[in-house]
Amino acid sequence: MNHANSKSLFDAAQKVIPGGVNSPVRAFRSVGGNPLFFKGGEGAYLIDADDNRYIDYVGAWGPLILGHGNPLVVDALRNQLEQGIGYGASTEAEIRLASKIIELVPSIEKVRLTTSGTEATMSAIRVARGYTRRDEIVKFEGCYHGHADGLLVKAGSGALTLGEPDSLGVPKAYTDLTHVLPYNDSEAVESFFAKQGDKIACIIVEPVAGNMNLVPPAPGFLETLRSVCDKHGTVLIFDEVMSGFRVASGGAQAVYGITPDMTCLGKVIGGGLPVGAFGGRKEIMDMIAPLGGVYQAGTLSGSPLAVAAGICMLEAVSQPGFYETLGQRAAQLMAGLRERAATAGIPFTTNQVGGMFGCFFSEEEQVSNFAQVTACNAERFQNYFHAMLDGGVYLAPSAFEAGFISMAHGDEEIRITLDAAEQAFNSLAQ
Ligand code: KE4
Repeated sequence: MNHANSKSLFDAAQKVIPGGVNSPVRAFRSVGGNPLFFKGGEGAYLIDADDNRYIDYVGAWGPLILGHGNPLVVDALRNQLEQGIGYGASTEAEIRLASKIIELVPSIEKVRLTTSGTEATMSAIRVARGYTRRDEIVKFEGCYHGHADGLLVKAGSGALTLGEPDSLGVPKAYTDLTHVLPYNDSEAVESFFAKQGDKIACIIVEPVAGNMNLVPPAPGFLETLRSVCDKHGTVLIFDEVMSGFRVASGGAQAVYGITPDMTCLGKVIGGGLPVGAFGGRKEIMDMIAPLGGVYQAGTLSGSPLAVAAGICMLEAVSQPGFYETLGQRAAQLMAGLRERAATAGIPFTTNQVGGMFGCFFSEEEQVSNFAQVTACNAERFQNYFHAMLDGGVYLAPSAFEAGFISMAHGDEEIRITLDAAEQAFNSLAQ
């Protein structure tokens, strides 16, 4: 495939944008080679700057669950555009979107819109701190909740769970308030909370982890989080920015039957426009300005264009059978990939929850924690990524990212993908 235009665009971009990208994962650093620049999308397909077409399993990192350029979403945006782009004031549509979110996610009694997932999680943690009057928080290794300072931490050394800054510019004073525990390790959670649970304002967790590739919660893990939070008066925050409306219409909390105190959302609820949201129990959410003493704000929060797209998306995903169909297509793809890898003799396994999936070059039967993810064969993934690209399939350019299927991916797209995978696995086996 010719990528000359992407290459020259990347050269130009690096002169004016740090690293040539507006978000690091786009730079192909963990797969090697130059990043692709895209100019269009149609349904399940992306078109790059050299007019190459790819079946897209990134979907703008989750939002495009209806596929690229869905006519319903485009019409909703066009209608809104003709009325206005933004007012910096409230609109009736914000009530409709908030009401739809509350209808689909019953644990949310009130919700506030933001313009990114980072803002949603950062704000939810501030509210939890304001509500409990406590400062310390717990997150899990391998989970990503956006780039707010106190969340850019990596696991501390050994038994010390205190986070260490995972980025320059993050003061240690911030990360000293963040404890990092191993994901899916209920024992570690229980022993930590037995010692210092009464100091913890909140746990923030991806109920289905999608930022260490895809790792579902182990049986009993989410139940343990709910139980220690109840026992110690800690707020349980489910970061469903990725899993919300991706794994089920009520998110991961509907799949696993655990009710958080607060939920963060994003991606699908904006249909590709900048949206985040955080919501939860009324008594917690009423802590937020202008009602309560926890300040939170945003110039573009509730943007009419993003809200118009969001209402359209939630109406589409709440149709009967939507997630059954999406999940069946993802399962069909995963089974086909495992079968072709086995035929080629390549150790390979997958995880899947609803419309999101994870592929691992691992000897493990199932990958279920961060250590197993980091033990995967990174070089094989890199070669697989590029072989699939040559086969017209665009995967997330990182072994630590989940994959996303849309309703625009049909039998033909799955067939093409599996044919490309067969070639790719065979080339790895040589
Ligand atoms: P944003 O600020 O990027 O909108 O959302 C942050 C965020 C919060 N919580 C979860 C569970 C998330 O997955 C994200 C963002 N996800 C990444 C994909 N792994 C966004 C892609 C990127 O960083 O470019």
